[in-house]
Amino acid sequence: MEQTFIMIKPDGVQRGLVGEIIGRFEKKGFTLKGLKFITVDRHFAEQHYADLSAKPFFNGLVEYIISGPVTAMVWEGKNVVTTGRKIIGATNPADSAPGTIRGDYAIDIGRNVIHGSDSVESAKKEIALWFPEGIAEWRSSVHQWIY
Ligand code: 3AN
Repeated sequence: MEQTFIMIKPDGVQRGLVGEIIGRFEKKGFTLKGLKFITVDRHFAEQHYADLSAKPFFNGLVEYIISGPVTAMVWEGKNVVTTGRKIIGATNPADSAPGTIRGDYAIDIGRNVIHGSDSVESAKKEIALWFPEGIAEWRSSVHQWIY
Protein backbone atom coordinates (compact mmCIF):
# COMPACT_ATOMS: atom_id res chain seq x y z
CA MET A 1 0.00 0.00 0.00
CA GLU A 2 1.26 3.50 -0.91
CA GLN A 3 2.74 5.67 1.84
CA THR A 4 3.65 9.35 2.06
CA PHE A 5 5.64 11.53 4.42
CA ILE A 6 3.76 14.49 5.89
CA MET A 7 5.36 17.08 8.17
CA ILE A 8 3.56 19.82 10.07
CA LYS A 9 6.14 22.62 10.08
CA PRO A 10 7.00 24.78 13.13
CA ASP A 11 4.40 27.45 12.25
CA GLY A 12 1.65 24.80 12.01
CA VAL A 13 2.66 23.37 15.40
CA GLN A 14 2.87 26.81 17.04
CA ARG A 15 -0.52 27.85 15.69
CA GLY A 16 -2.20 24.76 17.15
CA LEU A 17 -3.05 23.13 13.82
CA VAL A 18 -1.75 19.62 14.58
CA GLY A 19 -5.13 18.17 15.56
CA GLU A 20 -6.94 19.85 12.65
CA ILE A 21 -4.42 18.54 10.11
CA ILE A 22 -4.37 14.99 11.49
CA GLY A 23 -8.19 15.08 11.48
CA ARG A 24 -8.32 15.99 7.79
CA PHE A 25 -6.15 13.03 6.80
CA GLU A 26 -8.01 10.66 9.15
CA LYS A 27 -11.45 11.73 7.97
CA LYS A 28 -10.41 11.30 4.34
CA GLY A 29 -9.80 7.64 5.25
CA PHE A 30 -6.01 7.45 5.28
CA THR A 31 -4.21 5.44 7.94
CA LEU A 32 -1.70 7.00 10.34
CA LYS A 33 1.31 4.65 10.37
CA GLY A 34 4.00 6.73 12.09
CA LEU A 35 4.14 9.93 14.13
CA LYS A 36 6.85 11.78 16.02
CA PHE A 37 7.18 15.26 17.48
CA ILE A 38 10.77 16.46 17.14
CA THR A 39 13.06 19.42 16.63
CA VAL A 40 15.62 18.62 13.93
CA ASP A 41 19.12 20.07 13.62
CA ARG A 42 20.58 22.00 10.69
CA HIS A 43 22.35 19.02 9.15
CA PHE A 44 19.15 16.98 9.17
CA ALA A 45 17.07 19.81 7.67
CA GLU A 46 19.68 20.27 4.93
CA GLN A 47 19.42 16.57 4.12
CA HIS A 48 15.62 16.74 3.94
CA TYR A 49 15.73 19.74 1.58
CA ALA A 50 18.90 18.65 -0.33
CA ASP A 51 17.08 18.97 -3.69
CA LEU A 52 16.53 22.69 -2.99
CA SER A 53 20.12 23.48 -1.93
CA ALA A 54 20.73 25.71 -4.97
CA LYS A 55 17.62 27.85 -4.36
CA PRO A 56 18.04 31.39 -3.02
CA PHE A 57 15.55 30.67 -0.21
CA PHE A 58 17.38 27.50 0.95
CA ASN A 59 19.05 29.00 4.07
CA GLY A 60 15.85 30.72 5.18
CA LEU A 61 13.93 27.49 4.64
CA VAL A 62 16.40 25.53 6.78
CA GLU A 63 16.28 28.21 9.54
CA TYR A 64 12.48 27.99 9.53
CA ILE A 65 12.36 24.19 9.76
CA ILE A 66 14.82 24.07 12.69
CA SER A 67 13.12 26.97 14.54
CA GLY A 68 10.89 24.68 16.63
CA PRO A 69 9.35 21.23 16.85
CA VAL A 70 7.69 19.67 13.84
CA THR A 71 5.21 16.80 13.62
CA ALA A 72 6.56 14.11 11.30
CA MET A 73 4.11 11.49 10.04
CA VAL A 74 3.71 8.55 7.72
CA TRP A 75 0.25 8.19 6.16
CA GLU A 76 -0.89 5.21 4.12
CA GLY A 77 -3.63 4.58 1.56
CA LYS A 78 -4.54 4.38 -2.12
CA ASN A 79 -2.92 7.29 -4.04
CA VAL A 80 -1.99 8.93 -0.73
CA VAL A 81 0.94 10.86 -2.28
CA THR A 82 -1.15 12.66 -4.91
CA THR A 83 -4.29 12.97 -2.80
CA GLY A 84 -2.22 14.16 0.16
CA ARG A 85 -0.79 16.95 -2.02
CA LYS A 86 -4.38 17.91 -2.97
CA ILE A 87 -5.41 18.05 0.69
CA ILE A 88 -2.35 20.26 1.38
CA GLY A 89 -2.85 22.65 -1.58
CA ALA A 90 -0.43 24.58 -3.82
CA THR A 91 3.04 25.51 -2.49
CA ASN A 92 2.29 29.23 -2.53
CA PRO A 93 -0.71 29.89 -0.25
CA ALA A 94 -1.66 32.76 -2.59
CA ASP A 95 -2.53 30.06 -5.15
CA SER A 96 -3.87 27.31 -2.90
CA ALA A 97 -7.63 26.79 -3.09
CA PRO A 98 -9.91 27.38 -0.11
CA GLY A 99 -10.67 23.99 1.41
CA THR A 100 -7.02 22.93 1.24
CA ILE A 101 -4.83 23.20 4.35
CA ARG A 102 -2.63 25.96 2.92
CA GLY A 103 -5.66 27.65 1.31
CA ASP A 104 -7.42 27.76 4.68
CA TYR A 105 -4.52 28.44 7.06
CA ALA A 106 -1.55 30.08 5.30
CA ILE A 107 -0.63 33.36 3.62
CA ASP A 108 3.15 33.32 3.06
CA ILE A 109 5.08 30.80 0.94
CA GLY A 110 7.83 30.94 3.58
CA ARG A 111 5.34 29.89 6.30
CA ASN A 112 3.15 27.39 4.55
CA VAL A 113 2.33 25.13 7.55
CA ILE A 114 2.92 21.68 6.08
CA HIS A 115 5.08 19.52 3.82
CA GLY A 116 3.99 16.49 1.80
CA SER A 117 6.12 14.21 -0.42
CA ASP A 118 5.83 15.07 -4.11
CA SER A 119 6.23 11.51 -5.49
CA VAL A 120 6.23 7.90 -4.35
CA GLU A 121 10.02 7.89 -4.80
CA SER A 122 10.58 10.96 -2.60
CA ALA A 123 8.13 9.54 -0.05
CA LYS A 124 10.31 6.43 0.28
CA LYS A 125 13.46 8.55 0.70
CA GLU A 126 11.82 10.90 3.23
CA ILE A 127 10.28 8.08 5.30
CA ALA A 128 13.70 6.37 5.44
CA LEU A 129 15.31 9.66 6.55
CA TRP A 130 12.73 10.58 9.21
CA PHE A 131 11.86 7.08 10.45
CA PRO A 132 15.15 5.11 10.21
CA GLU A 133 13.92 2.89 13.06
CA GLY A 134 10.92 1.80 10.94
CA ILE A 135 7.22 2.18 11.71
CA ALA A 136 4.84 0.04 13.72
CA GLU A 137 2.78 -2.62 11.98
CA TRP A 138 -0.96 -2.63 12.54
CA ARG A 139 -2.29 -6.00 13.66
CA SER A 140 -3.94 -7.63 10.65
CA SER A 141 -7.14 -8.29 12.64
CA VAL A 142 -7.60 -4.51 13.13
CA HIS A 143 -7.22 -3.84 9.42
CA GLN A 144 -9.68 -6.56 8.48
CA TRP A 145 -12.23 -5.10 10.83
CA ILE A 146 -11.91 -1.59 9.32
CA TYR A 147 -12.11 -2.65 5.68
P1 3AN B 1 6.19 21.80 -1.72
O1 3AN B 1 6.46 21.97 -0.24
O2 3AN B 1 4.79 22.24 -2.07
O3 3AN B 1 6.54 20.44 -2.23
P2 3AN B 1 8.70 22.80 -2.86
O4 3AN B 1 9.28 21.44 -2.69
O5 3AN B 1 8.86 23.49 -4.18
O6 3AN B 1 7.15 22.83 -2.49
O7 3AN B 1 9.32 23.77 -1.77
C1 3AN B 1 9.66 23.29 -0.53
C2 3AN B 1 9.45 24.36 0.48
O8 3AN B 1 10.30 25.45 0.18
C3 3AN B 1 8.05 24.95 0.49
N1 3AN B 1 7.14 24.19 1.32
C4 3AN B 1 8.28 26.33 1.02
O9 3AN B 1 8.27 26.31 2.44
C5 3AN B 1 9.67 26.66 0.53
N2 3AN B 1 9.64 27.51 -0.64
C6 3AN B 1 9.37 27.15 -1.91
N3 3AN B 1 9.46 28.22 -2.72
C7 3AN B 1 9.79 29.27 -1.93
C8 3AN B 1 10.03 30.66 -2.15
N4 3AN B 1 9.93 31.19 -3.36
N5 3AN B 1 10.35 31.43 -1.08
C9 3AN B 1 10.46 30.91 0.15
N6 3AN B 1 10.25 29.61 0.43
C10 3AN B 1 9.92 28.82 -0.59
